[in-house]
Amino acid sequence: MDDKILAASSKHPKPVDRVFQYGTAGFRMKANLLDSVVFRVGLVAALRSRKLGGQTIGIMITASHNPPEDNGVKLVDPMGEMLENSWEAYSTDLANAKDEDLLKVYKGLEEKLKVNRETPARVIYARDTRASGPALVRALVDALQATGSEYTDYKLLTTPQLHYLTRCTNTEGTPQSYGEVSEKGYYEKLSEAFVRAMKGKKTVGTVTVDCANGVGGPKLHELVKYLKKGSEGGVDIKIINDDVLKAESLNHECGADFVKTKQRAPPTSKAGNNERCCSLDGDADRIIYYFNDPEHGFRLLDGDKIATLAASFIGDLVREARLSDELKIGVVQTAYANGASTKYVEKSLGLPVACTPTGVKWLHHAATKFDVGVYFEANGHGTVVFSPQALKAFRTKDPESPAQAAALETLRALADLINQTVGDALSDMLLVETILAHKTWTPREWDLTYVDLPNRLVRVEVKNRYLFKTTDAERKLVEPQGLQEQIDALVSKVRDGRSFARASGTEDAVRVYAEAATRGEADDLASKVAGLCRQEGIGS
Ligand code: G16
Repeated sequence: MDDKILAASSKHPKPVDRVFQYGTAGFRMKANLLDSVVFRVGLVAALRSRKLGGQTIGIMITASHNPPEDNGVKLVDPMGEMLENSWEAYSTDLANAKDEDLLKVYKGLEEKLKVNRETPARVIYARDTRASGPALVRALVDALQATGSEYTDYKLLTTPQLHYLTRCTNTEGTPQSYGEVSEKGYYEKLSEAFVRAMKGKKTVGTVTVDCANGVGGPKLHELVKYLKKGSEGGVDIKIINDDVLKAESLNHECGADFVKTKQRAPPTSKAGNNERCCSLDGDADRIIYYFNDPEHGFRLLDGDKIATLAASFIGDLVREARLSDELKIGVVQTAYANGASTKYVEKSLGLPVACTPTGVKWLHHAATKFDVGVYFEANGHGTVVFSPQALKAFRTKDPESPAQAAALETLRALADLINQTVGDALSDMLLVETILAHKTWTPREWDLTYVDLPNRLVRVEVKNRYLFKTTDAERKLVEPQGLQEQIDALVSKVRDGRSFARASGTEDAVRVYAEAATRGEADDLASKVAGLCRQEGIGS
């Protein structure tokens, strides 16, 4: 195997002066820099699978919301979760090893982690629609062959589909079986659960879905074939921005990130007033809803609003099912959550809120501390996870009334409808459609549940983003020294002011968030804090 790894790695040399880091969502950068990184991620996957006794590891090649010329790669653990934290560091070490040291570092990890070479290694992988994907897959396959790994190429998938398949593969034939190990199995599971969750309910009107010209487009077209239209248990979906042939159109003036950061609908959307609209991102793991209010214009229903909608609905069902005493429900957010949403969850819904750093792995982990853990980043990345106790209670609780029986049935359906492995735009969309149908709410009624504090997100380009170090779930900077005090001074002058700055884990930039009582104050605060960061970033 050593000779094979050496020979294969010589085809994928590391760019000499580059330093790589496994970030918020794996490795991300310009695609032309990724060849050696993807090769080495293949090596990590082989090690990880062997370390876990031959369980299957997933690899997704995508740069999600980033521009078309970028790409990225991330590893998926056997139950469909993000890669365990300590292994991010091993991945970073391998990615940064000099070509001549690569084998030594690989064998060092094998020894340190007590990995047995005789154990089989199993990997599945997929990619999004980027033009750079196929070449990167070839680099990956070289690593998998050199390490003697068994592998399956699932070709084009959304990121959450790959997470789903990873879990299905590892649980197949066990009592924890998560579903049929195929893309078709995914559509069948979602569509069947949707029909059960919608029993006796109807969606009203059309939902316009912007697919960011990414892999979500063809996959949503596929899912639609399994869903009924309009009538009971169906939904009328109008798909836009589903052009995956024009590479440069990916995430361009469309998609969840565009809508959230620009706070406006994609120009291609022709939806009428008060019509439900949503946008996926490039790999369909995020979703944002919005609509046009004839009086107030564009209204955003972001990840916070989806989280509060889900928490209130599931909270009510748990109460109707008489399970409130047994099951702990909570919401997990990041520093980007609008202050008004946090207040609404705590005060109006009476539920606890946990705050974690950005990155689904942190939120997911915190959510598993609850029996029903609702987690969403404000950017629309999130899901709901149910504990084994919750799933058992949904199955075994004896209903004493038809209302209780119906609540239990809906909860069981939701547990199948909601992707338990990771945020999934397609599954989340069906969840939102289900809830709105049950509540007979228009998007306007949903929007009125609480009023967001005006907020602004600014992207600041700096020379070295790694100089910006944070603490307290990214809400405070510890470095550069003195900067936090200056931010605090600005915030203290603003009503309901809050602001923070953090280094992005997916782009070469620092992100600044600010909110305040008025639009003017929020914009002003964001631009002043961004100015401070820009100043610190110059020359650093
Ligand atoms: C990724 C992560 C998200 C994160 C986003 C932005 O999303 O999975 O958890 O919120 O990047 O991260 P950052 O601010 O660190 O750049 P995606 O949809 O691009 O995979």
